[in-house]
Amino acid sequence: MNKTVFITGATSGIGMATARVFAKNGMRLILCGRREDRLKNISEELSKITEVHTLKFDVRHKEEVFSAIQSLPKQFSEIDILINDAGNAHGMETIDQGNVDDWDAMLDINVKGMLYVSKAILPQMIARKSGHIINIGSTAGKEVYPRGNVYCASKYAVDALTQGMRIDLNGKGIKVGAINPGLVQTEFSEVRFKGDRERAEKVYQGYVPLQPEDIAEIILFAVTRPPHVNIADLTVMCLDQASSTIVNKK
Ligand code: NDP
Ligand code: 8X3
Repeated sequence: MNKTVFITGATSGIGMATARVFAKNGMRLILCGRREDRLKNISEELSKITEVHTLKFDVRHKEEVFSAIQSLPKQFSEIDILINDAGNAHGMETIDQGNVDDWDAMLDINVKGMLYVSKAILPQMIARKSGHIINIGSTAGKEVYPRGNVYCASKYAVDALTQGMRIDLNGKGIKVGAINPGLVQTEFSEVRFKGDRERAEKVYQGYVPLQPEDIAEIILFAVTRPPHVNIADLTVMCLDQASSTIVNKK
């Protein structure tokens, strides 16, 4: 499949697994993140099977986002598929105890960062009347859970913006959809709990959580449908998860 795919959050978890699955399927990759060593390693690994370009930027900084995307070499400059994956939760406190810097991080990264990247890439998709944007939402964007407050709000915003993008881009040849995973075993909880690995590991104990590869396969499925088919919104949970709050733990 000779497509150029731009993946934010490609240095870990769902984004990295998607990069690997896409590389195996012949996609040309632009891989993004802040951690240069991770970008170098994944680029070295996947360059053996496809063309890879890396971009190091923080999605919070709009100038960095726009200049990084403008700097793309010609063979990577026509982006067919954008995977807006970069994001995390920061903290898990009740609303009165929440840390305002954590709130800023979640809203700036998960919501505004996704907007900046999309804004920078959309004009060329519109000019070619062709493109596909997949936003990574969450079950947290479908149902609020205790202490999820601002993270859930950021993912509800992803849901609203996915709908808004699809409405505004209707008739312009661009597909827009969201994939909303439940609990996936990645570095997500380690980031949320600020490096407390023991607490992070507990989130995924007592049941079989989704793995990032499970979501990567579903993203691949979404982007390989026939031209007239757009998967608008898809929620995925592991067998033992029934909702944001109900997980069958042994
Ligand atoms: P990881 O922590 O494993 O990956 C997060 C990725 O986002 C990393 O590549 C990180 O790269 C990137 N990122 C974070 N902050 C920034 C930033 N400021 N600028 C640029 N890149 C950034 O978590 P997941 O793979 O689990 O998370 C990926 C997405 O999936 C997120 O949007 C998350 O909300 C969503 N999700 C996760 C679920 C889960 O249970 N794990 C379930 C539902 C949705 P770097 O640090 O190098 O910048
Ligand atoms: C990540 C899933 O339930 O930890 O969005 O919020 S959850």
